[in-house]
Amino acid sequence: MDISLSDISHTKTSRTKVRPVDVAVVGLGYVGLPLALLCEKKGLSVLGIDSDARKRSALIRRTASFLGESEHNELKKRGLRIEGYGEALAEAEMIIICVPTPVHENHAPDLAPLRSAVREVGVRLRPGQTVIVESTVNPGVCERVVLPALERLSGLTADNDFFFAHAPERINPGDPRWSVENIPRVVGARTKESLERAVRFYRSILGAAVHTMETLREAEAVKIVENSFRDVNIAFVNELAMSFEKLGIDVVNVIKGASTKPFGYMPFYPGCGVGGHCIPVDPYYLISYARQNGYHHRFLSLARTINNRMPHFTVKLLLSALKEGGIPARRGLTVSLLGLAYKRGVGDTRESPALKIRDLLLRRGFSVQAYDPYVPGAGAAKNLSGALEGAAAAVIATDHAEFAELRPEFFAAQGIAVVIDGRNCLDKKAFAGSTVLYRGVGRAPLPDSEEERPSPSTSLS
Ligand code: SAJ
Repeated sequence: MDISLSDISHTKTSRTKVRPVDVAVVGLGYVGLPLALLCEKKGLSVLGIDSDARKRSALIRRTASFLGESEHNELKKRGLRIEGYGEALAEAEMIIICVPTPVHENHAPDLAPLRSAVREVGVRLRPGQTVIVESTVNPGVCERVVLPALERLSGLTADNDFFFAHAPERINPGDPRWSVENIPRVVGARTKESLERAVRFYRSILGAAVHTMETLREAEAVKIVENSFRDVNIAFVNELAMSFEKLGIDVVNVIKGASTKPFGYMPFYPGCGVGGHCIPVDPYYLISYARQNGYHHRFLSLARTINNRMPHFTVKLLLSALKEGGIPARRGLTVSLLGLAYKRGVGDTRESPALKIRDLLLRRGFSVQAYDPYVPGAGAAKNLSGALEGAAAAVIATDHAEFAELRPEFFAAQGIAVVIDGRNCLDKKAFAGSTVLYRGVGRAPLPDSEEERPSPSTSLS
């Protein structure tokens, strides 16, 4: 149900009163900070709130490690009013909650950060304010957890005294093309008035479409479906990689071949695992909620199991390559781990498969020298040479540009005998005839008698 702009009264009188703060953004991480900066850029008066004093001072000093280049520059240019929770929250017309919704070790949803933010907002909530939750939650959380808490703590009635909507965040860290400003959004609410207020806000700051959903639960479900879609498709190609490994078929070439179909196919690529704060987390929210309501998502659960196995599969690749190369996998053998972040171009290690690979290698008694240009410190080597020094093998766990351009000669010169390419980011063919043994994820080894053949993507017509 799209609301046309004419349905939405733009006059200030529709607000209970003008407030000195237009927007308070609660949670200044990957989601909240770009949103706060965008609101500033659009001329709104913004209050950025974060409960973490160290993060607040890092943001004020502009040294927060998770800041990308563009956010750094924006923060420099715009500054931002950054505070902890306080009475200023009561001044804001819009309150946007952008706090993490992780899972516990046992994969059960962890709503503690959200409950804490809702508590801090609820005790300061005033009539006429609009609260929007952007944090990813499973269907039902807004109605069963957030709204009752806001009403209980404020003594106000939702969708009457204050307004409420859910607009799931969509952000793709490290993506130069899609930003918070140009990604279309969906919004859901229980009443037209709440929906209108949220739609009006997003249409005032975005250069992209704002789609309205029929209900809050639909809006919550959209986000979970988007990310579960990615997880199951990645699991599909990861399973193919493990199968094709035994069949001597290069799965990446097959995926490229399938991608020549102009319709009905969408490429995903196998790797050493699925990390980040979204894709490996969000399906568990749906699995858990559906189970509470009598349905067991066997397919989503199996996809999670397959993706969670990929770090083990990657270590098995290493062990088999060491054996093939006649290198005893003895305790103390030095292995270089290239990449700690969960994906290229970012410094975020949340749920990163690289960390699981490191743990598995350490548990086998290997000495691990890790290096990631985006993750300083963390006991890692200061540079690539430092990480490779004295190592017999290198495992690429993140396809940062610095690693993707490495050549066999470079590894050979560093004394590396085995390279495990956990992100299939190197040119497998370049290793033909090299002293370095290369193994990718699902990339069948080159046949010994590799004569000059057209690369699979070369048209033979
Ligand atoms: N991965 C694969 N194979 C693939 C794609 C990804 O193994 O074909 C791995 C990546 O290496 C990474 C993980 O999966 O470890 C997640 O990758 P991602 O590209 O989905 O990265 P996220 O989680 O930062 O961003 C995603 C968004 N990604 C894209 O749409 C491209 C999007 O799903 C959400 O907007 C975002 O999560 C979010 O905030 O929910």
